[in-house]
Amino acid sequence: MATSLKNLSAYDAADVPDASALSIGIVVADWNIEINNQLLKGAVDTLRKHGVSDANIFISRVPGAFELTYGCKTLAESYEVDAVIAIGTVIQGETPHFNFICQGVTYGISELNLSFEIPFIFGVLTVNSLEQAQDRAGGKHGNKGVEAAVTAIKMALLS
Ligand code: DLZ
Repeated sequence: MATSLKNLSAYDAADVPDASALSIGIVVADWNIEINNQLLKGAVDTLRKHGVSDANIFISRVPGAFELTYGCKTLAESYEVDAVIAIGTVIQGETPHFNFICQGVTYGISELNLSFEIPFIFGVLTVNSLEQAQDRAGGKHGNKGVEAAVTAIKMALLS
């Protein structure tokens, strides 16, 4: 499970390259939408902070985490983006399908990384409770959306 030691919003801004030339796609799941909107805000704020313009941030929504793979694929095929971030939250306490959904989206996003020439970033919380999700969506463990955005910039500019 997500680390209890690392703050997901903590990073060295000096280590992040200028992102003003980048276009970034973000696909957000509707399940656990309040948590996901916090993750989305963390991601967008971070992209803006490092120079990505609003015109170059493409956001689409899908029903649940299981649909993130197809949503990311469709977005990558529809827009000229340099990276795509998948945002979702799967909470074990609320779903007997937890392992299936987690495995499905993890495998799907991994496959996209091998199939396309751009990186796909895993901004998905897989947690035991709503409280753990809140802790990682702007709470005491930071915001996974911030971590995902920093990762997207670094991976898009990987040389
Ligand atoms: C069905 C379902 C359940 C039970 N739990 C979650 C969840 O915690 N997080 C999430 O993003 N999606 C969940 N879903 C919906 C599935 O991801 C998917 O949308 C449906 O199974 C339809 O394919």
